Amino acid sequence: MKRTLFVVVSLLLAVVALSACGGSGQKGSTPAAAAGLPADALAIATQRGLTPDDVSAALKTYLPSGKHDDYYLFMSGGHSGNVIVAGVPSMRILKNIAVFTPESWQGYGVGETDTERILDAGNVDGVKIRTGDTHHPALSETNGDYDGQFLFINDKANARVAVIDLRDFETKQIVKDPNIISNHGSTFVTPNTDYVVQGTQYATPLGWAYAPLSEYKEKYRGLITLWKFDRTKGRIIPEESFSIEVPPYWQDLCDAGKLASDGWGFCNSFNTEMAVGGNMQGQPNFEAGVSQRDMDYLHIFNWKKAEEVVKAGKTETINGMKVIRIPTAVEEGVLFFAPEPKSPHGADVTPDGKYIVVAGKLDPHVTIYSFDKIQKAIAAKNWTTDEFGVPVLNYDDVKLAQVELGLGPLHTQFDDKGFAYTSLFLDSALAKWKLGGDDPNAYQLVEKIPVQYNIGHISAAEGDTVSPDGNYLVALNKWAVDRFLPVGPLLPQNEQLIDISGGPMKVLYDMPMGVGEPHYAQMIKADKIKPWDIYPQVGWDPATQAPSKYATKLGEEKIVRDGSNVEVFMTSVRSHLTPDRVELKKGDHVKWHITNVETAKDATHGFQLGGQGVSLSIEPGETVSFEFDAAHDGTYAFYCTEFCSALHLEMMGYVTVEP
Ligand code: K7E
Ligand code: CUA
Repeated sequence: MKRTLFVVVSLLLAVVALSACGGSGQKGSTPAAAAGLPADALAIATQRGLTPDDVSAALKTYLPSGKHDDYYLFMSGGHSGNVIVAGVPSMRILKNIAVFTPESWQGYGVGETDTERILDAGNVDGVKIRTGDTHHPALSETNGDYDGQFLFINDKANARVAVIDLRDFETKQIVKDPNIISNHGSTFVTPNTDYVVQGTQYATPLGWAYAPLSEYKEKYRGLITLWKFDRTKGRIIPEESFSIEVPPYWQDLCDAGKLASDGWGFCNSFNTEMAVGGNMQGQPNFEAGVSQRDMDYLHIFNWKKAEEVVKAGKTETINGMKVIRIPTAVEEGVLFFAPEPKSPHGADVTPDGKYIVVAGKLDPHVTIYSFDKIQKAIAAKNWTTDEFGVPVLNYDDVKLAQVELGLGPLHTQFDDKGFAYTSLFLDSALAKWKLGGDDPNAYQLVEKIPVQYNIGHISAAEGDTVSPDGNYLVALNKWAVDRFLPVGPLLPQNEQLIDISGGPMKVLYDMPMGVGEPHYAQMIKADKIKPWDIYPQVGWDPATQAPSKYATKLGEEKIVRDGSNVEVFMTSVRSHLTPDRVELKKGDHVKWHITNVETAKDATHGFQLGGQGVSLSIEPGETVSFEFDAAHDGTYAFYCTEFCSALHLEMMGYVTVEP
C-alpha cells in the first residue's frame, strides 16, 4: 500500500512538473512546483482507493469547467434512431441529433412542421415510419480527409440514409431506397463525398415485392447504391443516384477505396449459401444455414466505371432508381468477387488505400487483400464465375497476408504509426497489430487488451481517413454487465476510451450510454467543425438554410384570416410571444409561423401548444412553421418551454376556439 501511495505521489508530482514546463513558466519547472498541488490530493487518491493508473487516466480525461475537448465523437444511436455527439477525451455528451425518430426537445417531427416532412420523405408505402436503427455515421470528406461539413447516417431497418448539416447539427434530408427494405454497408463516402455508399443487408425482391422464399435465388437481390451528394445544396440527389444489382448474398459492411484504390469500393457478404430459414419447416436456423460455406465473397466494385455505364444509359429504371443489372455490371467490368473467410463482418481500407482488411467473425484471422494484386488478377482475367456469372478472382491471387488475432475479429481502425486495431467480439478484447506493406511476413500481432465487454465497432481519432491521428480510440462495447450502477434489466452500453498514443494501450474511461445502441462512431478533430453560434440572419429557415419567407420582424406580427384559413405570424423574444392571443373558430385551419428575433448566443425559445401535439425549438434567428386544424372548441395555453429568463413563466399566450 505504501508503495502504491508513493507511486501516486510521484505521478502527481511528475504531472504537475510537466504542466508547469508546458505552461507560462512563471511558476518554475522544478518539482518544487508540486508545492502548488493541493495537499489533499494524495488523501483523496488514498481514500478513494485509486491506483497510479487510475490517477493518470483521470488526469488524461478530466476537463476543467470551461475547457473544450480535442475531438468530436459522432456515434450512431442504434435503435433509438438518432446520432449522439460526445467530446473526447472527456466523453461528455454534447448533443443528441434527432434523425429517424421524432424528438420533443429539438421540436423534430413533433407536429406538422418542416421536420415532419423530412421524416415523411422516409415513409414506406404510405406507412409513417417513426422508428429507426442507425448504424454507421460517415463524416463528409475532401481528398479522403474529414472536412467537418456534413454527417450521413443509415437506417438499417428501412434502407434509408439521412443528411445532417454540421453548421447547425440538424437533420436536413432523409432518402429511402425504393428497391430494398434494409441496408447495412452504409453510410460510407467516396473520398470527395461525390457519393454516399449504401449496401443492402437482407435481400428481397427489388421494390420488396412479394415472392415466396422458395424463389429466393431467382427473385431476391441485393444492391450497392451510390447516392449522389451535392455539397452546395447539402442534399442527396436521388435522380443522379444509381444502384448496382448484386446477388442475394446479404452484403455486409462496405468501405470506399482511397488514394491508390480511389474509384473502387468493397463490401463483404455473409450468406453466399443463400439460406432461406424455415426452422419450423425442418430447415436449419438462419444462423446455421448462413454459416455452412468456408468462404463468402468480398464484393469489389468500380464506381467510376459504374458512373460511365450510367451515363451511357446502360441501366434499367426500377421504381425510379437507375439500376445496373448484374449482366451489365459483369460485361462492363464493374463488379468482381474475391473469396473471403467464413462470414466476415468488417471491411476496412488502409489509410494509403493499398490494402483491404477483412475480419471474419467465425475466423480468428484478419485477412489482408492487396489492391494491386486485385488489379493484376482482374487484368489477367484469371477467374471463375459464381451462379450469377460474376467473376470470382482466385483467393491466392489477391490475398496478401493473414494475421491471427483471436476470437471474433470484427472491425479495424488505423493510427499514424503503421498500426491497425481490430475489435475481438468473442474475446472481449482489442488487438493492435502491425501493417506490413507488401511483405506478408511483416504483418504481426503486437498487443491485446481486454475491454468490458463484447466489443463491436471501434473508432480511432480520424482512424478511417487517409491521415489518422493515432491519439484516442473508443471501443463501442455492447455489454456493460458490471461496469455501472444497476438500472434494471436493460443495461447501458459501455463506450470505453482507450489511449493508443504510444506504449501499451490503456483503458482510460468507461462511458455509460443510456440510449442506443451505438454501432459505429467517427472521431474528428474539434477545430475542423465550424458550427454557427446563431443563425446567419433573423428569420432563417433551417430546412433550406436560407431566409424564410415567413420571417417576421418585431412590430410586424399579425394574424391573417381568409375564410376558415388563419395564418399567424408570431415573434418570440425574452419574455413574450407576440401576439399572445390567438382567437380561432372551430374548424379553422391554422398555419403558424414563429420567428425567434434574438441574436444572443444560446437564447433559444421553445414552444408547446397544449392539446395539439406540437413541440418546437426555435433557436436564435430561426423561423419555424407548423399547421393544425382547430377541430375542437375550447381554451388552450401555449408557452415557451426553455427557461429563457426570469420571466419565462410569463412567456405564454392563449388560443381560444369558439364553437
Ligand atoms: Cu453493429 Cu457495423 Cu451494424 Cu459491427 S455493425 S458491431
Ligand atoms: Cu422563452 Cu422561456
